[in-house]
Order: sequence, then C-alpha cells, then structure tokens
Amino acid sequence: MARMTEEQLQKYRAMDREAFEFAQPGVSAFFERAAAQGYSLDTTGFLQHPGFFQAPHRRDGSGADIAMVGSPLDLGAIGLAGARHGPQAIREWSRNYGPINDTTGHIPFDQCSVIDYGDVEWSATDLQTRLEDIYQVFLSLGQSGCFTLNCGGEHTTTFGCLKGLSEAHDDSFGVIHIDAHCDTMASWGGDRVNDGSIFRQAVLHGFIDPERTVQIGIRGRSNFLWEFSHDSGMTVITADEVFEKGVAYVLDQAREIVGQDKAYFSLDVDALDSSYMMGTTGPEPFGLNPRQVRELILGVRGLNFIGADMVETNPNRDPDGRSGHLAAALFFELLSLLADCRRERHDCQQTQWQL
Ligand SMILES: [Mn+2]
Repeated sequence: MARMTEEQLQKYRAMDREAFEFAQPGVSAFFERAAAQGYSLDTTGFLQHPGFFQAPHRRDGSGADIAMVGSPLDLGAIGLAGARHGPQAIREWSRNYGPINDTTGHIPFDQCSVIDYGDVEWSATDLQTRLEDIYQVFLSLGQSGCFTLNCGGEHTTTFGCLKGLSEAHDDSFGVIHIDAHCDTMASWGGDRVNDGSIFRQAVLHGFIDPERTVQIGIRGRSNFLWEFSHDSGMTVITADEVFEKGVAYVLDQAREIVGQDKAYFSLDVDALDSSYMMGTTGPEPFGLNPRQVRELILGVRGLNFIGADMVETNPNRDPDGRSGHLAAALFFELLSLLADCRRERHDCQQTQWQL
C-alpha cells in the first residue's frame, strides 16, 4: 500500500465544508433563521432559549400552533415519588434532540409555530387544586386554538389536560394510550383520580370515548385491576401481542378503532421495558423496546390528533440519565407527530424566537 495521491486528496478536500453549510437548502435555511434568533447550534453550553428542544418561551397560546407544557406533579402517584422533576429533566435532555426528525426529515419548528409555555403554576399544595390548575391552562390553550404537548409529571396530569381540551373542543376524544398499565382502576378508599385510574375517570367524565380508545403495551402485576377497560369497550393490546403479532398489526387495529374524529395520544414511559426505563414511577419488565414505541408513534400519522402527552419520567430513579435521555427522544417524536398532524388540517406559521 502507498499513501493516497495528491489527486485523490484534492478530491476529498473539495468536499470539505464548514460545520453548518448543509447540502439540503431547507436545513441550511432553518439553521440560518433560527441561529439569528438565538437558537444555539452548539447545545453543550448556555442556551438563550432553554425550553424543550430550545423552543421559544411564551406564556400565551394565541398565534401558536403547538404549545409544550410541563406539569411537575406527582401527588397522584400510587408508586414512587419524583415525577414532578420530569419536565425540567426532559428540557435538559432535550438538548440532545431535534430540530430534524431523522425518519421523516421534517423540522417541526419550520412546519409550525411551536412554544414552550413553561410549567403549570400551582395555586395550592393539594392534588385536587393542582388538577384544576392544569385544567385551566389546557382549557385556555385549547380555546386559543393550539395543539398541546404535555410533559409530566405522573399520569394524573393527563386528567387535567383531557378535562381542559375536552371542554375547549366540546368533544370526547379517541385515544392511543401506550402504557404497561390500563390505568382504569376503581376508586380506592373513596379516592377517585390518581395515576392508576385516570382513563376510567376520563370516560366517566365524558372526556374520552372508550370505544375509540386503544391501550397498547399492557402487562404485569396489576392486570387484575383493569376490568373497566374490557367492560367499557376499550381495545387492550398486551405487550406480548405486540411482539407476537407485530407493530404493523397493532397499527392497523389502532387506526381503524380511533378513526378520523379528534384524538389524543398518551405515552406512559413505563410501556418501555424496565431494562430501558427504570427512571419511572412504576417500572415493569417484559415490555416494549424503544424502536417499537417509536414505530407506534410514527405509524399513527394521518389520525386527527389535537394533543399528546408523555408522563411518568422520574429523574429520582434515573441516576445515570439513561431513562431521561430516551424519554426526551420520544418526546421529540411526539412533537413531530403533532406537527405533521397540525400541518395536515391547519394553516401553520413558522416558529419565531423573537417577536
Ligand atoms: Mn403505567
């Protein structure tokens, strides 16, 4: 073997570019526009916009297409405390993700006007008041016409989101619910709304339609608690069935059952196997793997989602950050899903970091 010739070296040197001179014009245009408004290309240091994926912080949904909101709540958790630290951890891990979806090639910030609303502000310390606080925020965002992406917090936060959105849209939504648990348990000592009961309560309050609800990834020690799912006509697809029948089969079922009326997407990260996801309130073994969950999110495009959430990330149980890292990647998949859905049915604006 000999060294490369000068001619060969010239060929490769002609391909050398500056770090952010991208071949795709759309990508270059995005970085040029966003960087001029304070979006950092190097995400390791100080960020001018420290929101989810560096979205601009704005406390008002009017004019926005998608508002991401943190709900730092764990008072409704039956399991381990700590999910209240989820939103801030996901913001931090979100530095590693976006702005381009590597499967679709889409840039949510170019497709839509995306904001980070910040976290729901609490007006008292008790669960009922805090659920009302979440409800008020999502009612107001829903009334302003934007889609919402909630970051929990545990699954009780979804109750506040669905209550607000259901009232704003005057609708009972279909649901894609990915979770180890159906969360349809009965009241416990008179306590009705907690992170193990919210989908029963969402039906009983008229926020969701059980016959257009699909629960995917179900397994484990609490299976005996979910009779309401079966009685009310929800479709329950276990984690074993996902492995045995495949994601394509599950997606066919899910798309048909949810249909084209308005729908909501709820991802409890404990749907993922506990070997990937120990940083959660109720870890469960024998669960889904990260690629299956990503395929499920990618595969429901075309449905009429108006909101989504990701819940139960628990940084207190995630000492090496591997759960938060994965959760942030899935949160970006959910943002991408909502951006694609928004574009399909609405006129959208690009994200502006500075008004
Ligand atoms: Mn769960």
